[in-house]
Amino acid sequence: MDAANVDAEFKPASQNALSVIRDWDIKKGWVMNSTRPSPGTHTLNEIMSQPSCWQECLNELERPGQLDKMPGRLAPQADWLFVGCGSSYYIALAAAASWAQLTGLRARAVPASEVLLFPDLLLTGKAPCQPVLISRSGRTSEVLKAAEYLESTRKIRTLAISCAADQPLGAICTISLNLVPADEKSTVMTRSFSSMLLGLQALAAAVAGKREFIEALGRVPAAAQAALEAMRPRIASFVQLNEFNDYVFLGQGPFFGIASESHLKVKEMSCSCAQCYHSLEFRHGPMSVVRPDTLISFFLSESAYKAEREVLEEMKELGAKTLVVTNAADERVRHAADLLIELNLDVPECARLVVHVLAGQLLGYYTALKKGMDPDNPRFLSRVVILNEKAQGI
Ligand code: F1P
Repeated sequence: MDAANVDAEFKPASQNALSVIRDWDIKKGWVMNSTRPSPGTHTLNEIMSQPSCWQECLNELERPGQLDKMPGRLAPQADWLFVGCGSSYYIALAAAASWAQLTGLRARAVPASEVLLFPDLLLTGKAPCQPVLISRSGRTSEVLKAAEYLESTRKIRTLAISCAADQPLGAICTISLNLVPADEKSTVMTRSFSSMLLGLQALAAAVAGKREFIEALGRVPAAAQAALEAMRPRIASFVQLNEFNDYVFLGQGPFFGIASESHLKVKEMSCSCAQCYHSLEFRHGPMSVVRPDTLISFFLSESAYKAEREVLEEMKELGAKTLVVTNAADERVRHAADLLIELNLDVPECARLVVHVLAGQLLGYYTALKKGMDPDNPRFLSRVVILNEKAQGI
């Protein structure tokens, strides 16, 4: 199945059962009676546009007055605190790991609700805190309240990164970075996730004075374009040819944020059961769920490759189906992978982190289509979570 007609081949399985569910959802008003000729139009365009979008965002950041001005405006030698909700929290996870690797500074990631409900667990260090508020819309209630609390109550200067201009978050935070080319029509975040992660990695390199890393990031879009076009038909047919009922995503270090985001894509787009763990944690109980219809996706790092490869082989032995995304595989991984996505990117491991999420996005997209769902209109979800002003406790 080549990329050109890969979607044309898709006919949702057991249309009757799925159309009954769909009619019910429409009757309940849970999904729009979308008459869109092809479900997921926006989502697929946004997924496939990522390499060119990354290039646009990196060009934007390289303009005078953007990245070059940042290091001087941020707290020196601070403890960094990356804050977001949903996919933006998973950006925070991957960005915090990248930040520590690139700058050697302490960095952690928390959901915005933790800043509001348990601030004393976070703001305790002797070193100054440098919060980064991450929000595609710049309008999520919890993120706005967290920014307000940090700036006004704790008198801490914050940095915002968003994909929308002139939004409330940018007005609250002391400094803001806007990656407008990465904004989306879709509810689920795809290119906004990857572009904001890339932007924060470029910022880390600027703070650390690592020009060579920013140049390595600059080589990613072109190399990723080829990888994306190669993986798309393979993931589409893998989904079409297999029946899965449970999805597990595993990653260590910065790849745990990628595993977390991939699990959310499958959940949001296809309403499937999905979970994510640090790879070696899966042995400590969760592996009891493994069955022949369990798909375990491994984001194999270079740094922890041998340890992660052991888990892959053990889960294959238990009977799971396996999808492996890695930069370069050896014979043992080839043997244990039911679907192997090799990226073959000639950049440092941290610089190619973002490319791994493409596979999780495509897996969610094609699983949704197979189940007769519309990734552009995910069940129950909205683009932004705005809480009732009278929301208790925060
Ligand atoms: C965060 C978010 C998304 C989620 C959904 C609702 O939005 O939770 O991660 O997929 O779209 O909003 P934002 O704060 O990044 O705008």
